[in-house]
Amino acid sequence: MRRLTPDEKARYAREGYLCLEGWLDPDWVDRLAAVADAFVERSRTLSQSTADILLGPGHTPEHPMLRRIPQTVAFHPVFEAFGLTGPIVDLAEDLLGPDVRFHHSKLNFKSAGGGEEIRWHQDIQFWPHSNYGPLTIGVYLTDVDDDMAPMGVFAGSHRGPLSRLRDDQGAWTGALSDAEAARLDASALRWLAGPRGTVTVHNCRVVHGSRANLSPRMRPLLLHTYAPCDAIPLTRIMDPVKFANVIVRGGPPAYARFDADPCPMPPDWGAGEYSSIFSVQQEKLG
Ligand SMILES: O=C(O)CCC(=O)C(=O)O
Repeated sequence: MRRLTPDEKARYAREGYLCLEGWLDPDWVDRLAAVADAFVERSRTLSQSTADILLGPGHTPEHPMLRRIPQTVAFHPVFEAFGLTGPIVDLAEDLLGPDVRFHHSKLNFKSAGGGEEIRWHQDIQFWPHSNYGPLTIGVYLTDVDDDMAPMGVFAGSHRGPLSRLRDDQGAWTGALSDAEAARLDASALRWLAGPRGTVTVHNCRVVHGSRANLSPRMRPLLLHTYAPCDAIPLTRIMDPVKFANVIVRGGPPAYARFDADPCPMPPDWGAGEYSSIFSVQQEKLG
């Protein structure tokens, strides 16, 4: 098992994120990228989104505009093997272990020439747990430079306040309000660009997002969320999803661990009703 250095672990605890350049071996990146390409090819035959391919505005067979493959592990055996047993599970265990639960996965494409902005937000309010251990590991399936809308994070923001991700009337927006965003420390913003195979890790409280991709190159970012098993999910959103909440390392927790800092709750989406941050943010804010 490949381990993080003590310095990297200390950095994750301090800053709430890591960017590990070229961490994933090329063989895995090739396999994942080939599967992602096959989804893009299939999208050319679609005029509307399906369960496994969410299309963005302006999609045509000639210029596919994919927002996301939601729940990748449920939709292809290579994604399943990667998310449930691949090398990033070692990484999750190293940071969260010994007992680790898989929560969900997705592939955000950020298509060339218009892949949409994701406004600043924190993740945990979308899927609250009893503590703030959950984290998300991202893998860039192509080289990503600063023009291709890399993910941006605010270093240390996991130690800051939790936004309600609602507007002044209390309606869910899935994003920090303009006033909250204006209070962010601009000097802490880091854009996580890197070569193919670069791996990002961000804690569920870290403020993050990304710009629209106006470059001529697609920016596929494969994301997996894992939780320490003592972080208990507080909503049913992932309940119907295949493999959601399966234990991938260790075993069930002897105790639930509760953080004293209360977590703002999302609307009651029921089980499996929520589709994607893109649609929520675009509908409410676009
Ligand atoms: O794809 C990105 O750039 C960011 C992804 C993200 O913030 C999310 O899906 O929560």
